[in-house]
Amino acid sequence: MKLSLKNPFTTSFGTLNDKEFLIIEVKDELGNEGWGESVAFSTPWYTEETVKTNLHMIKDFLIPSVLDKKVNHTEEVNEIFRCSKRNNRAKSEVESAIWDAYAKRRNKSLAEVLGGTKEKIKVGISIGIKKDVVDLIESIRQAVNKGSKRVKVKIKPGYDIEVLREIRKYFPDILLMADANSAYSLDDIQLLKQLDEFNLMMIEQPLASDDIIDHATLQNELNTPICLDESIHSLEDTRKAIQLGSCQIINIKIGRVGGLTEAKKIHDYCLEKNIPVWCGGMLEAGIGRAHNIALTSLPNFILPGDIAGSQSYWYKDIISPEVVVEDGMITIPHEAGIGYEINEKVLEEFTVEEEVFEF
Ligand code: OSB
Ligand code: MG
Repeated sequence: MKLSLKNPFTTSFGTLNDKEFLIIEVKDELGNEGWGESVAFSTPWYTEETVKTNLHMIKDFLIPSVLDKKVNHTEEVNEIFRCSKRNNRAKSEVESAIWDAYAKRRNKSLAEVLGGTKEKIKVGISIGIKKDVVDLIESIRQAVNKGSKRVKVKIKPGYDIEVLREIRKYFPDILLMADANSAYSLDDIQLLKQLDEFNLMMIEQPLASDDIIDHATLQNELNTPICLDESIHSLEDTRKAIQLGSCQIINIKIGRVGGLTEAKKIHDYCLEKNIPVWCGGMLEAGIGRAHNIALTSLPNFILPGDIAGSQSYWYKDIISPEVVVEDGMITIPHEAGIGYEINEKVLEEFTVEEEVFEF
């Protein structure tokens, strides 16, 4: 499936105008259906996985490994998938679909079976790099007027200190954070130290995506908390990053960590260690967004996540109702499973290719 973005999204790597999606529907023997969405992109700019590698993994390894298995709890799926290395976004797509079916089988909401405790969640917005600062200030103004609980902006070398200074001139008090998507190195330490003057909630992933050592050095020099995104693929990565002092906050993305079971484990570990977490976004369509919403109902998702409403991204979403943000909050649905119906008409309209696997 392919959807066009209403607003092209620019990071330190480049601009996205649309997004290809791999969507999966699973069915248990009773006919309970579960839906999953891969968060990989068409090209490996942000992660080594792509829509095509996900399809390969899912078709040739992951589906065959679970299709004939009897599992009592979705948590076992994670174990079964251990026979394939990494490919976390592919694993997550299948695993989170099974979680949806598992919840529907019990006639409970996904949030409830995950152990969620909230009725509503606070959300923020992630604003991409704009062609000029006037555009950026206008986008922030719109988000703030709509009640967004915090604003995240993307930064990169040459588009950082001055941009943040300008933002603070107009919005001295908003909850503000910056995401560098790995655009800096320790050579930039003097520049990164200047970020302390902007009272940011955090700086997200300033250094390399495969690093936790240099982040520990940097965190020692900064007052602003570091939040890790790209560096965290598992509970083990989380434990090591926290132990080393590489960050004070963790961004949990279900796809990046291989599914909801691992996401929940990371959440529980961070709760124990007093490390706040928040739910990251990957420009999801409705299914991925619904999974993010359910996960955010867990208690240690203290900070607002990157979960804006469907209409912030897409002309038409594939779920009904679409995700709506009111005064910076999303109400967790009570309906069984992900709690949103699939809008089959829209899904069909944007579907490019389809395949069925049976046992
Ligand atoms: O780094 O959090 C990121 C989008 C694509 C890839 C990486 C990231 C992002 C975002 C957007 O920041 C979050 C969203 O609104 O879905
Ligand atoms: Mg990020």
